[in-house]
Amino acid sequence: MNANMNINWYPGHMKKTREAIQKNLSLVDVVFELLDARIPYSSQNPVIDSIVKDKPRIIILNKSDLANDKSNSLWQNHYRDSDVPSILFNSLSGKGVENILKLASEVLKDKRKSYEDRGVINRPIRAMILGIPNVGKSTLINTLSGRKGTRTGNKPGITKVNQWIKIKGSLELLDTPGILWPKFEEEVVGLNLAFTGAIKDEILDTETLALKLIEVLMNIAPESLMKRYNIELQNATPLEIMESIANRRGCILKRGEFDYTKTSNIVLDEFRKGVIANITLELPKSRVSK
Ligand SMILES: Nc1nc2c(ncn2[C@@H]2O[C@H](COP(=O)(O)OP(=O)(O)O)[C@@H](O)[C@H]2O)c(=O)[nH]1
Ligand SMILES: [Mg+2]
Repeated sequence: MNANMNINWYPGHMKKTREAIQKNLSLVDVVFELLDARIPYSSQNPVIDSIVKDKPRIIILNKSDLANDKSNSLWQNHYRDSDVPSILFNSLSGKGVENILKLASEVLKDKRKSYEDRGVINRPIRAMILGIPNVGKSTLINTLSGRKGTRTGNKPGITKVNQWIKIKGSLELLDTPGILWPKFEEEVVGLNLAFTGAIKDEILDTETLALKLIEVLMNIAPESLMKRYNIELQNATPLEIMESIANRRGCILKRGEFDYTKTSNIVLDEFRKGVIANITLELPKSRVSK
């Protein structure tokens, strides 16, 4: 488990984080902002624009392997329209890394040109990664650097010195990602973060969370739900759906009662792993889940 997940954000901590990130930002040419492709809106820090300011930025829609292809395209169009270049990525496979490098050098084309005009050639592009906990920052750093195993940053007694990891194509990556706090205000956002496993400190008990997820899936991916669990949905309530799933999966206790906890864990786990289907929970502007 990632140590970062247990951070409880409070105003003083946010302020410190922000200052530390801004210090690091002054060292880089470009920011890689990591979002979860299933919930690009919900997985974005609420004040990211004011933190990044004018620094060139690339949005990496990570975990795109778990998201829906059509929705992935819609989000890409959305970002294109708003002039922030974005790229779909899967940090686990690392496929298409060169596209990140290409995009970074495109974004910095003018800057590089002005360096070259002044006789500075082959100056490396420096980048840092920003994102909320669990969005895949460490995985991306490991993938980009070809390094195995995760580094944990917050161990007491270890003086943390920023290091530059050399990546292909004269890109250098700061080895310490900026860990940003998630949005707290909207209930939908909290649910989306919990559904995808971004926050594990339960905002709700497992069964209520699973019922909420079933309700969302009944709306946005009914076919996938029926197919995965071999059930019918007609006029059923989320609770009845959960009970059908319990029946199908043999989640029955000794006295013949439904094992709601076990069923809930199955549904949440299978959703998070993308085995129910590749499902995106929100679309640009009009969000899908209520
Ligand atoms: N399917 C999938 N899982 C990913 C991807 N990137 C990260 N993960 C998983 O997401 C979890 C959190 O990743 P981690 O790198 O620790 O997130 P961090 O807190 O931002 O550093 C881990 O279980 C990773 O294996 C991705 O692109 N696709
Ligand atoms: Mg990490």
